[in-house]
Amino acid sequence: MRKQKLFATSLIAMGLALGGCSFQPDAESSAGVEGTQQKSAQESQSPQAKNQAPKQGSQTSTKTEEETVVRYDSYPEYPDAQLFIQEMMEEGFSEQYLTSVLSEAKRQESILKAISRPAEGRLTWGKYRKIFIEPKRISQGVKFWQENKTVLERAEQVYGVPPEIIVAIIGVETRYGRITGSYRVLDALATLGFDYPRRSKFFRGQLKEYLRLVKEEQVDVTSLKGSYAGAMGYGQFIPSSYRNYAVDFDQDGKRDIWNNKTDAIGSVANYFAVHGWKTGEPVISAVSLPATLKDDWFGKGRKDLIPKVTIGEWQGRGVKSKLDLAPEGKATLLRLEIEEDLQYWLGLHNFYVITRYNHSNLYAMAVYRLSEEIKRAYSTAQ
Ligand SMILES: [Ca+2]
Repeated sequence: MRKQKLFATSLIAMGLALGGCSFQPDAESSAGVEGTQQKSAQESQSPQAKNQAPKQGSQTSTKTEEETVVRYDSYPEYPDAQLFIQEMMEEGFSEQYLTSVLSEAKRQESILKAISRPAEGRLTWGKYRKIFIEPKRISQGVKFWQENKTVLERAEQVYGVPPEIIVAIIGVETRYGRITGSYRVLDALATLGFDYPRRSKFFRGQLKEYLRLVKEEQVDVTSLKGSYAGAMGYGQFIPSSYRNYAVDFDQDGKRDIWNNKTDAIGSVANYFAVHGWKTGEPVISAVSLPATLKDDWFGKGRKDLIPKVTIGEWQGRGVKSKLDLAPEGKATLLRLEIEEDLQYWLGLHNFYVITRYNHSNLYAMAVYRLSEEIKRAYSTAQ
């Protein structure tokens, strides 16, 4: 019984933490973080595979809710692949190379299954937090901090991001590098770029970024592994994030976010710095509330993650911050469900910055709460 429950929990975690989601344009279809990659790879036939229509020549049609997806035996046969090849040839890649790379890419049914299983939309904060804020992840975080103390301190000096936030991100994304994904990045990005119409444009863009990355870094295009959404390494960077934000923090000439903890830590810190982390500022604030709350005070979509209402305006509505904050600062009002209860907080600028890593309030709250727990346990252990 207990075993079953644990398995279910890790499946949920997979759908949740969107690795590198940072980079995920929308949270609902997040990449799996945390082990789930392996789990989904082991899963048997996907619904898509079961629903396949009989073969017609070399193509297969699959009816989905959205549209008919035509599948070919290999990726160079896809009409979109021809355009992809043309565009990459304009950047100097050879047609022969591009065709051979796309021929090498293999569709992964388990990825299509995993990405169409939204987890965040279903989970309450009460359930979500149990997955990420638990004793083992906290104690492993303390150990990771102790082992990388000097590097974390240097990252704080250089980028202004505190150790507990960096540690918590890496803890949520990959359990401190233990579960970084077992799909070939090439397969993941080709599968989603050509066989997942809802997000294909985004993932074909990431496939382009991936080809630029392997060229620049001089690595074998088939060698890199990642999550089912192509997120890689300790902090689960998708290719565009790697190219834009990864840093060579140990200055050995390589930005190695896969095996080098120093580079991984520096890269996460740099990501936060570039996205506007404000050193020393709070992340959330407790509030006192008016008798009535209006529904439109609470955001629903991704655009609503951006704070637009000032602390002063919230105060005018009767939503008073318990922290002493400048009235011109902006905040979102968060409503989190825990069993029968609702919790309210003001999400401040730095809370918003955490959502740049993964576009979800639950994710940001999990990272923040985990960071606080790790910090407390780390201080106690000193
Ligand atoms: Ca390096």
